[in-house]
Amino acid sequence: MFDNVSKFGITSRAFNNNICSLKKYNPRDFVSDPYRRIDDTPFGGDPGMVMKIEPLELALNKATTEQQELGSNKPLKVYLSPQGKKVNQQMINDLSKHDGIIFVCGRYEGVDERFIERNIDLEISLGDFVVSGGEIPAMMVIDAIIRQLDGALGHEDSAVADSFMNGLLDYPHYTKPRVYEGVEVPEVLLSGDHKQIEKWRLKMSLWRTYQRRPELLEERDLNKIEYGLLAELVNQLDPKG
Ligand code: 9D3
Repeated sequence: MFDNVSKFGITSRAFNNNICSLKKYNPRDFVSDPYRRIDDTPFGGDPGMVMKIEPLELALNKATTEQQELGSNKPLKVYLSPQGKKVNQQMINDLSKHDGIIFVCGRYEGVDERFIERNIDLEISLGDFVVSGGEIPAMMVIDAIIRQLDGALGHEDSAVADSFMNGLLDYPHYTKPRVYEGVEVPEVLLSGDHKQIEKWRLKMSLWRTYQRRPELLEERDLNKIEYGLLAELVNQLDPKG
């Protein structure tokens, strides 16, 4: 599964340039019993299975030792689960400052709670929807972290832009052709008037955020100019708003 980050795009370039490295450990390689069981039925009854402590802990200890050999004294141990704290860009920025992280990915109904209590520093979720395991969420977090590492992005992409995200949604983007099936690109973008273009983009960002993610506006105080622009738009387009 992890070929996705190691073989494609910005993340694969970062691995090739030795900006970061990734190792994978399969808990099934750490089971001693002849049936290679990594899961078992839950105490208390319930449908589904729970991941056993021992193979996970053996895999985690191996990963820890190998990271220490690479120079990360105390790698952060992160468990991906639907019960975790919800990830945002701020958390990604903080994680990107650690010199080593171990991501533990669960399958089935999850892992024995004692494994989490004994080993895990941080439990995180991607949001309130269900996927089948922690691997894809881990890959998303790994991708987001790598973008923040020095030298991972080319000049065209800005890690700074990602890392602040400005607290607003992005404005719309357009490219050639100028007219597609009769639909034109907004005229201001063709004007060459950079002041006006900047103002239009800020307006669009404010308007989209107001319409789609109003809660973001409460977290981010608007300055006078922004507030003025948004008030203008609300008057024009949403007089009851
Ligand atoms: C019936 C209870 N379900 C928990 C809400 C069971 C369950 C569903 C999915 C248990 C584990 C999983 C696997 N999900 C993850 O490992 C996971 C996840 C997710 O499902 N959503 C958002 N973020 C994440 S991070 C890891």
